[in-house]
Amino acid sequence: MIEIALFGNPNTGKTSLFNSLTGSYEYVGNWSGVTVEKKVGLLRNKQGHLIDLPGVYSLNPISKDEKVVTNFLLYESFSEILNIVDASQLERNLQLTVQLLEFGKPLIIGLNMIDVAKNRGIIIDEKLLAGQLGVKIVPIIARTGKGCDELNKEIVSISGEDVKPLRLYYGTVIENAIDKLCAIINRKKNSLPENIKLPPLRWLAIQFYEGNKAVYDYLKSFIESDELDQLLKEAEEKLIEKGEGKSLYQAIFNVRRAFIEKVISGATERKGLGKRPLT
Ligand code: GDP
Ligand code: K
Ligand code: MG
Repeated sequence: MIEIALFGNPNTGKTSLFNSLTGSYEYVGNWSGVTVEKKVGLLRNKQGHLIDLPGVYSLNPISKDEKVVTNFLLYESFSEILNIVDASQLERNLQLTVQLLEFGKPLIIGLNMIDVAKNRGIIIDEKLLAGQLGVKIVPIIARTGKGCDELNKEIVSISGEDVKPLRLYYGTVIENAIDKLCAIINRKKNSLPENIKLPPLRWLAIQFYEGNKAVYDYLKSFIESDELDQLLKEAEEKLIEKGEGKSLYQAIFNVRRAFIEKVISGATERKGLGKRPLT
């Protein structure tokens, strides 16, 4: 049975989509140690489980919702990612999408609220957008269930696909820092218990440098916190010294934003305004 994890920003139609795809809950409880609801449902065609995660704008900064989402990526095993994206708020929504694409699991986008986007005069060329992001996109209206059958079919079709993580270039300082941390993890890897399966190292490193506390805690289980703090301090100082940014968090955010703006401006149009980035 495939295990599909549902990720998305708050208020993007996650609950509507969950109900459309599953019809009912198989399990409702809390994520371990926190009062954040965990819901699991069986797809209507019974080919997979859908796991609902809390709505978040990003994996970081961390509140208990982002912590649940990051810990899910760090510790749980699952087959693929279903990312619900609000078509009327593409620029904001894609910040999470980029972080998920960097994780490198099979991913499909349910492009929701296409009725809202259309009413606002936003026209999205889904094929172009899909091509630029390197994933399948299915336009849906989760509230009415439109497109959800198609999405259901596509979800099953991408499971087991071999995917390359999205690779953005974060500038010399951050790229060097990423390499340095990856080398350290690789060295310490052998001392880890056999049953621990590391997430993609580059993803871990990027999340670490942008300040994801759950990733810091994960790394702390096998790298001294002094060493981790030193890596952060060194990277932050070099970044400022070389004029590549004011903070690691901001520098990483800006690279992603530039990528997102480029992708959006190529694949969307506002009626009467021609192609331009959405605000
Ligand atoms: P969640 O907060 O992400 O779980 O989102 P909900 O499923 O609760 O949806 C938030 C609101 O958006 C609700 O009022 C839904 O009825 C509405 N909604 C969900 N999907 C769509 C859609 O595709 N189009 C429109 N117009 N409204 C939607
Ligand atoms: K809501
Ligand atoms: Mg909800």
